[in-house]
Amino acid sequence: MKSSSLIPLTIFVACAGALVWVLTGSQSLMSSQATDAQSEQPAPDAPSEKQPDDSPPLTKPIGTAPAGMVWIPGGTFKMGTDFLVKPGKPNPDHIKLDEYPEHEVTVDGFWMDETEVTNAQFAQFVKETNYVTFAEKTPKREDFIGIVPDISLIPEENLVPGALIFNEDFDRKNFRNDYQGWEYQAWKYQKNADWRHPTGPGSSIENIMDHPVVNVTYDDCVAYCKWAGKRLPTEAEWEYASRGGVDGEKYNWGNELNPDGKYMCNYWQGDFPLDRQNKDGFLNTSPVKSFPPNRFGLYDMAGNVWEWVNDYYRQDYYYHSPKRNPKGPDDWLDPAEPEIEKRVTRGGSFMCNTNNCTGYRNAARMRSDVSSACFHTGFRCVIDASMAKKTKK
Ligand SMILES: [Ca+2]
Ligand SMILES: [Ca+2]
Repeated sequence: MKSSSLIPLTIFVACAGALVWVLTGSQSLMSSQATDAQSEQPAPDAPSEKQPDDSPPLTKPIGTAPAGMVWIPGGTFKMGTDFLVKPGKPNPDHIKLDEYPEHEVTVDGFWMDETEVTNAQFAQFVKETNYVTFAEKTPKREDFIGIVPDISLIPEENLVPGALIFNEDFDRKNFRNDYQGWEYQAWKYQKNADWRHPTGPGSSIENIMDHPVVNVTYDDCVAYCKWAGKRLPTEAEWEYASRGGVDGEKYNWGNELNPDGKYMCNYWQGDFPLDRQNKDGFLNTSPVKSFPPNRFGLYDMAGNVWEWVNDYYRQDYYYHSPKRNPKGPDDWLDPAEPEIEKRVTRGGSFMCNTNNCTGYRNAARMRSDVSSACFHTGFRCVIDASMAKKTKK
């Protein structure tokens, strides 16, 4: 069911529906009910029959460590959360329905990039391949059939290369947060924003080569992985690696967001989007390794930039996923936008906050249009046992 769409602009990862908002200026979302769309889909009654595989997982490293990668020994862990979101009930951590139920998963060991892919690494890839990212290409109106309800509403001036970024000049006076999709008010489509120009013309990566690359789509990431002899992690591999061998913890360092007042990842302080503080020292991306690594030696698994994983997004996947090395559902389903092909992103970003997103939690999931390019989304790669002997880089 994978679409052949090559659209270089669409929905930013923290907000399904932003495409319609930023491309057409539609106010239609404001009339929708304030409830989370996820609550509209009934949850299945019980997890389906698990696929048994009792052989022990791969724990010993395969080959020697590739540069910049760490070995994640295989094991069994509890994926997701046991907190079931109920309408009207307190949910201080802003947990989403799709994180439930908590379920046991076993993954085999693999190598994982210790950091998000940096601008320097991506630049090397582009230098060797002349690859052009989606955000650098000009879209056609017809590319949005099936994504934007009425493509005639897309202004001609929006059919230009670009990406989604924070709108510093959003309308604070008329800001509302009482309807689904209110977050979109603080975003805009920035013409000519791309990986070399994270926030548009005038911005540059010249002095931030050690920051994560951003404004890359799923296909851009796959192309990089192929060049590097790697692949994107599965969602289960990603969460297993984030948790670092300890079940049940909210964050990859424990249960306190700022233990002893210390900032453990790059996120947004203050109420998003009106109050933008900078207590952790970084308003946008930070150099990789600016914050402590997790127990497996991985940096920025929480915060800095969202990270694409390979799995299609389905809100109900955890009710049906196999126990051993789950690779995601065969197709996607975001009840809020069922027609749009979406995959999962993980870990939150510098835009994630305590009043809405909380994407820096171990269990937090996000879904993104596969063709979205956004200034707070990047990726990292893995190498599994079957790939290890073939990898040169
Ligand atoms: Ca920050
Ligand atoms: Ca990250």
